[in-house]
Amino acid sequence: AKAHEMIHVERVGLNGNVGLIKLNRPKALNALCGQLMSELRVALREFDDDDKIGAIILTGNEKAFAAGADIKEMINKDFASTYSGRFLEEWTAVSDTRKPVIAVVNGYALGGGCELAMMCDIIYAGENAFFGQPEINIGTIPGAGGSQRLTRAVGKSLSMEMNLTGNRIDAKQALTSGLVSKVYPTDEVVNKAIELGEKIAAQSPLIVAMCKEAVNSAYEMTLREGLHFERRLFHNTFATKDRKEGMSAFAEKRKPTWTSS
Ligand code: CO8
Repeated sequence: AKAHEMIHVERVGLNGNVGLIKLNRPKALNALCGQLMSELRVALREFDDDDKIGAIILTGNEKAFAAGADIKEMINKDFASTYSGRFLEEWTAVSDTRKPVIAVVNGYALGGGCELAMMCDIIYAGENAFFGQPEINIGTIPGAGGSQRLTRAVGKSLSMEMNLTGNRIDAKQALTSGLVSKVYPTDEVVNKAIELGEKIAAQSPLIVAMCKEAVNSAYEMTLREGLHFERRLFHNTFATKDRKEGMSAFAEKRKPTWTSS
């Protein structure tokens, strides 16, 4: 892999099949500047294309997951340059990743940082995590899902409150409101996410990708369309060897051997 300056990339887990990406711009609380997002896009793509990797973890440090898009980089932008320059379009790379991405949030996940976490498929939080959409305090609004994904995750009332005031929620409230699936002590949460990543990576990568696509369709489609899409994908699993192998292994009381075919 190429050298990165603002992220740290490694393979973790007993079988080395979980990709770990650590945002590494601590002096700016991992503010998401152009270079960082571009490095992140490249690293995600490399893991996504790597057959040995079954799941990806995205994290920051103990003080900050990310304190937002880089405010200093945005100060002098205008409408024409953000529109013509496709400002922040690179961010879609995160939600386009086909392998499951687990966000591990310690400390601040604010603005674009909260949005980045929500682009991931699963969020685990450390006990010191805070989530917020403080864009309103700097005269703008969320631009990468803060008004959309957050509303679907926590409901209208809490999302409105957070978006209209910049009020933050802590890890506990993030858990009770459904924004994150687990909360662990700060120094344990990355390891818990690695265990989760290993569990996902032990499944058939082909079927995992199909399953992720099915769950994501719940965000894009009406229930009727989504149920139809799910059933078709389910039928499609019957065109794979892994489906046959999984059911045969169950009947023969042995572990399945996946071939992603
Ligand atoms: N951008 C640039 N620099 C930042 C940012 C940021 N978002 N956040 C922190 N920093 C820098 C600070 O400027 C400071 O730098 P320096 O040492 O050079 O002065 C350094 O990080 C440390 O920060 P603080 O001294 O402020 O640390 P504190 O512990 O006192 O405070 C806070 C931590 C509360 C997190 C505070 O830094 C803060 O409020 N940060 C800004 C939070 C914010 O408003 N985030 C939203 C940004 S807007 C946004 O994300 C738009 C989203 C649109 C994205 C669309 C994508 C498609």
